[in-house]
Amino acid sequence: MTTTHVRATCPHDCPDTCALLVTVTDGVATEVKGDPEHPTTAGVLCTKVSRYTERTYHAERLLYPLRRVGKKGEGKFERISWDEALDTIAARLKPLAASAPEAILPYSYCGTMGLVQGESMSARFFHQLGASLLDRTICASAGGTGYRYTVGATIGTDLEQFQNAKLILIWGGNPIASNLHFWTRAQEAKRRGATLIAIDPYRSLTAEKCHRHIALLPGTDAALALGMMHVLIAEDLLDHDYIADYTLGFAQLKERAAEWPPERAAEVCGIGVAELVGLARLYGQTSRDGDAVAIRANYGVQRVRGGGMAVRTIACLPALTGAWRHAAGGIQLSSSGSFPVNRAALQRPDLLKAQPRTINMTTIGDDLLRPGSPEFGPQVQAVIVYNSNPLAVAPDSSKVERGFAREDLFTVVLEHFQTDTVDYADIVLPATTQLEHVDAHLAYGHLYMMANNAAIAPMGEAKPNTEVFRLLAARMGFDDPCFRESDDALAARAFDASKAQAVHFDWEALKQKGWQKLAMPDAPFAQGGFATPSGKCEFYSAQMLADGLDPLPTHIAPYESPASNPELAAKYPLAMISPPARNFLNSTFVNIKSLRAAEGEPHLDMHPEDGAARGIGHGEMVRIFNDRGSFVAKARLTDKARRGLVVGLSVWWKKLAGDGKNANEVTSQRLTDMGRAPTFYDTLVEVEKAPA
Ligand SMILES: Nc1nc2c(c(=O)[nH]1)N[C@H]1C(S)=C(S)[C@@H](COP(=O)(O)OP(=O)(O)OC[C@H]3O[C@@H](n4cnc5c(=O)[nH]c(N)nc54)[C@H](O)[C@@H]3O)O[C@H]1N2
Ligand SMILES: Nc1nc2c(c(=O)[nH]1)N[C@H]1C(S)=C(S)[C@@H](COP(=O)(O)OP(=O)(O)OC[C@H]3O[C@@H](n4cnc5c(=O)[nH]c(N)nc54)[C@H](O)[C@@H]3O)O[C@H]1N2
Ligand SMILES: [Mo]
Repeated sequence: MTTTHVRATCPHDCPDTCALLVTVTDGVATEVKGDPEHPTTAGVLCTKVSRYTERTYHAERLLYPLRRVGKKGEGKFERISWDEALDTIAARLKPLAASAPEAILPYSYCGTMGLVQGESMSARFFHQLGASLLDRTICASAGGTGYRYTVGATIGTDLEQFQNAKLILIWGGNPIASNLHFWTRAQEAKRRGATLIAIDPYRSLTAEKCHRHIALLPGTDAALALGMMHVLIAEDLLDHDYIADYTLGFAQLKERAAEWPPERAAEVCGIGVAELVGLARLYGQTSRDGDAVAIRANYGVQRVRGGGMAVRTIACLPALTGAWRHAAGGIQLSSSGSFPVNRAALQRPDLLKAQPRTINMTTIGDDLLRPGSPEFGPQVQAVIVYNSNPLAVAPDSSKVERGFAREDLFTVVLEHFQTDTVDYADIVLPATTQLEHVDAHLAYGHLYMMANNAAIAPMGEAKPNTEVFRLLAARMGFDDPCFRESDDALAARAFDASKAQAVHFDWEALKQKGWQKLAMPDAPFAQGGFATPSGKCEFYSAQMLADGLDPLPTHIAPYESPASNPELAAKYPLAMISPPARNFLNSTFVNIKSLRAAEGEPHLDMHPEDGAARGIGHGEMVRIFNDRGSFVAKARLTDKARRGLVVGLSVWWKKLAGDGKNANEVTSQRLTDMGRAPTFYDTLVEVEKAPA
């Protein structure tokens, strides 16, 4: 018996990107643990990933290529050989490549965050083909855009500093579920005397454990931040030197903030005036006392019409009070901009012969249903899906379903399991999991470059995404040597070692060690140095003006809310949000029995008074609906949801829910103010007892 411990990396779409140690005995992975030496993982994994072997060796893993034999959506398949699968795909793609390559669409997101199994060989393949480009907007592009206008790059407070803060605002995040290793630091800060404040319409697991919980209405975060600015300015809780040296546009910001007295802001947010003023004073006074004040801004803020502007507005706060002077102060939205990823070397955009059109992944429902036209270009005729489950995760799901059900659409899905999307595939290709392939990773919540070694051989006939696209490239006759590069050669290109942050990058060494911290200053903006055009924190952004946006922080009301759309609210009075469930990772892990059992079944949390007004009792089945569709869930009457708000933790596989539907039946394809992102949490619904 031989036992080894393989250094690996959690591939999931989560800020924590944990360092893993995989125990392998005689070729079988028996345990996955957090690396105790990795400073942010610190030997701790979430429940989901500590069960990773359950997922890899799951009896329902896809192990062979399949061809559809039933109707689209029915999920009936028969086994075929790799040769037959690849020949079939090449035969369908070749005529399209010759006549209208933009009719081919890759659809992928972050099933794996790996730089190699994500977009490397696949991107090269689609670039060479001239396929439509995919705008990968479904998660972070609104906030990322807003943050970049203000700060210049997605660089912020280092996770490893948060325990030293005296005040932490957890703004639109539920880290106990979705950013566990940040929560560890926040708790340590609490033990050292820090105050934690959650800003969230819902009393999430995290909000429950904070000292204060500001339960504002969804989509009103910019109004809250503007009200805070008003108080900070009126009460002179400012760092005038920091403002003078390192910011742009304070005079204009001051005028704007003057329009937002606490009474107005509190009314828009649906909170108390004293609550708002108290928050602003604590925020300003803690800095004034010389202590570190940090904001952890997350995704909850971004999934509404004004999501980009909300993040942009919040990101102005630390520059007003000089919170950036402390290593443990400032704001973290994402750390991804710290990594010098060598995207061009991995993805080879230079292989493009012309500039193809771009299709937004968020509007896949409409775009699959759109006929060809001069404005749109050719109708989409082939979709190749990998690292994503659009049938479950994309908004306005009934349209997504109708699109994928098109008989004339040729669909290929690379997957581990028979997801909702796989049910619509013509050809299914079995993919390897993280234990079976090599990859290099950045993180969006910490500052370590990470390596993933393959711990075991591929299961069945599964292949890494890269290998599938290498084989397809050969079948298509692509002869550029870049289509023969190995996964290790790709990983060796992941980071640009000529950049100061990544001077230590050496793939062979990283594979051995597992991880390596970037060389970043402790307090990135203590002396300014913002990555904006002016080099300052831009309260006023000329770039925003050029892009057709308000150059100053402002509040943009949701598309769907009682205040902004009373007509719609008369029909559909309840605001619905559908944030991640603790035991799922988007729609990944929903099919793992022990994790699904922990979530039970789809629930809808609603305030007892909203339940009573509709004759709905605790534990009763309800139908949640609007003009776009409906789904069924079990009502939990709880004051965790403020009045007027309903919460359906997500993202369920549709076919594992009683009615074959999930929360995305009612979400819309409307886009955010910037970043062309989805508005999942900008949704009005009505709820009624489910018909028996
Ligand atoms: N366990 C688990 N972890 C995950 C994921 C998962 O599915 N499960 N998903 C991963 C991914 S892809 C992402 S993007 C992140 C997302 O994780 P987070 O950044 O935590 O974001 P969300 O879970 O979308 O929302 C967090 C909180 O925002 C609140 N919220 C909703 N609307 C608003 C609003 O308008 N304003 C404010 N202030 N708060 C609001 C919600 O009630 C929720 O409690 O987590 C990652 N980690
Ligand atoms: N209602 C609602 N909808 C949401 C959200 C929400 O909060 N509410 N959150 C949104 C957010 S933040 C995000 S990021 C998106 C996430 O949407 P997706 O990125 O589509 O995430 P998953 O649902 O986890 O699906 C990823 C799939 O990739 C597969 N996969 C994993 N690794 C590999 C691999 O190496 N190769 C291949 N071929 N496949 C692999 C997994 O098995 C899984 O089925 O969902 C969005 N949808
Ligand atoms: Mo996400």
